[in-house]
Amino acid sequence: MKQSSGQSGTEPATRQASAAAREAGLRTMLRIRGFEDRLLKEFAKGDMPGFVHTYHGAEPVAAGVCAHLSDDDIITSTHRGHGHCIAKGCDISAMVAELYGRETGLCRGRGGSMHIADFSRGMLGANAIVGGGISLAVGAALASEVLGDGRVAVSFFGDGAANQGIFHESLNLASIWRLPVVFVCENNGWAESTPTEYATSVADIAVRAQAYDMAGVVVDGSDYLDVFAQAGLAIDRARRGEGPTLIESKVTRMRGHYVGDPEQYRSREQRRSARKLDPVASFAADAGFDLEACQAEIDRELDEAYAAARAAPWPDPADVERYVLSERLPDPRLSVAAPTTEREGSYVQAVHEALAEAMRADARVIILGEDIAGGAGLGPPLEGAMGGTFGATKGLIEEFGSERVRDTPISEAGFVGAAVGAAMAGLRPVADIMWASFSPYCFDQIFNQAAKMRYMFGGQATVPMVLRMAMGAGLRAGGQHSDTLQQIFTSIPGLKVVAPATPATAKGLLLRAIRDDDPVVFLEHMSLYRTRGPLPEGRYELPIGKAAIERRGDDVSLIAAGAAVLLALEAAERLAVEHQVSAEVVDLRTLSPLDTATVEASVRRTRRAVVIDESPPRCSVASELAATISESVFDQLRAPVARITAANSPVPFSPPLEDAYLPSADQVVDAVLQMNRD
Ligand SMILES: Cc1ncc(C[n+]2csc(CCOP(=O)(O)OP(=O)(O)O)c2C)c(N)n1
Repeated sequence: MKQSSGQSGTEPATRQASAAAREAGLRTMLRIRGFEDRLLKEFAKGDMPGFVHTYHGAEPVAAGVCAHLSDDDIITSTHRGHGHCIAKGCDISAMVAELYGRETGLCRGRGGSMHIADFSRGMLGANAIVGGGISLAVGAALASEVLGDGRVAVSFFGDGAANQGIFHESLNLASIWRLPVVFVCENNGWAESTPTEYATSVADIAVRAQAYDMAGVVVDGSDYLDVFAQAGLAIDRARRGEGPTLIESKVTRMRGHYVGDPEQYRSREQRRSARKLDPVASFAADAGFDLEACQAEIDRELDEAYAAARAAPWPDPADVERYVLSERLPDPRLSVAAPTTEREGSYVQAVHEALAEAMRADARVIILGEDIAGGAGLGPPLEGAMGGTFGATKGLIEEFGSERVRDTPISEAGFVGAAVGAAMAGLRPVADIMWASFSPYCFDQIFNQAAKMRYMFGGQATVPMVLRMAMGAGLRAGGQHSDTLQQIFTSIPGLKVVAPATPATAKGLLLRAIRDDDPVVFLEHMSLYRTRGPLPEGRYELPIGKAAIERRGDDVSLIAAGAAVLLALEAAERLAVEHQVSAEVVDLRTLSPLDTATVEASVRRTRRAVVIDESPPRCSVASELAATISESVFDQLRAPVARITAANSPVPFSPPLEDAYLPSADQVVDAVLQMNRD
């Protein structure tokens, strides 16, 4: 049975606003409505690409909430985001140009209506993934708290999004951390064609606030004064450090889901009455200013915006790959020392030292993940606590405190989404995903959010975050704790992927990854954690996207990354001692961008190549390198490129099966011996 309405933890709000606030609110609503009405007309002309969803009926929500926000405050939005943009002060002309996909658009034509953003106004993007913006707002609020700058974050989303897991994870995180964030659910009774009363377990989504111990309130989203009053209270509470609020605004979706929606799921009568429930007209009825003049001004602005947009240049097709990665050099505020004393250390120690050095150097670096503070939560350090499954973060809480070394709930989507939002809002988070096999839980946050933000928003977003993951087979951990997943991450434009093989490279590359302006997936093979090797002291960096020759050779190039480099070195030694074959070992270090120049130069000399890769073979780094080498060095090859990969199966548990699954030095030696050696 659906529960009835519940207000929880809220104060009574008076539905009052000054004359100036009422006028400002009405003007905002009129601008939104004017924009959307004009859009219906212009879209019908057929020259606007893509799909558009209009905001008819919810104008009081965007206007009433954003009235309390400054440019520094942050909002995240949805596929139905024009109203949020306008209420947050985005430039109308640049919005229209974006709808037309022009270079002069807010996102230089890379985003369009469903991914429109204006970072200069704190508008961190419409999000076409239903629920996608919610955790980003939590992250922005986290950034505000860590930086202590007083910003509030607001996430607008629909009732459909309130049934996504990310909604629940985000509310839980915001609540346990008492973050300055306000969740504004615009409940228009429909998720596309699915009625909310069918799809949602409760009559009032606001009651879900109780489950997360936060204030929850239902407002009449067609009543500007009601929204204005309750949003004011919630935003003030957030600013005072009293935690998050869930506001459910009941609104009427006056039009179809998208422009052109035949709306077969609503009767003619339902459609007609929805169109009549017009909150802008009713609020305008007692406007205290000249409505006609205001309307004329809006029309003039739109005339100019449409004329300018239609005449504006398209983006240059030669720039199709521009804005995928940051073009900025690493932050010059952080100087980097050269490696100092040579000494021995372990791989896990290298990771630990890199995290500590980075946090010492830059207060914007925070780390978050499950068990990384050993159960301290937001409290004082616990003696002898573990510090991550492998001890990589052990003791960091003692030096940096629980604000910056944050234990998270088991909530990969929630805390990785928060890390993305925090990165976009000024932090440099390092999120620890424990095992790569768990990362599919936060695939949206990695793939649709972190990796695409910079591109979709035309270069406005910077997402300087690192995703550390333990990965790889061989520890008898079975199918759901042993994947590398590097074949997947490497195929995603917008991500950098690093897989170091030694303590020295792990430290230098992690320090560089944390200072990088792009999201970096940092893959730590579990079998390497206890390996030892030279480990320079101090804060030094190694470049991302640069491979290195680990062993010189003339007859064949063995190309690998991560733990496979150790396999390649073992095979090279055996080839030399047992077969008098001189093998060169190329340590890729970075899987994306791939240093194809170093690989090609090596293979040009040796004329034979074996790529060793612990992923299953399909669409793997090995496949990519085999193709690249074939394309560029084909005429010099003395034998086809060989790929030594894992088996094409999930990782098995039984030791003989797991051993058969993994690439081996025997396979590498055999592959080389089978190559034509004349
Ligand atoms: C993750 C995801 N699933 C499905 C869709 C397709 N889709 C786009 S909008 C929408 C309905 C969303 O409903 P709601 O959140 O209530 O927002 P509204 O459209 O009513 O404003 C759906 C199902 C999507 N874009 N993203």
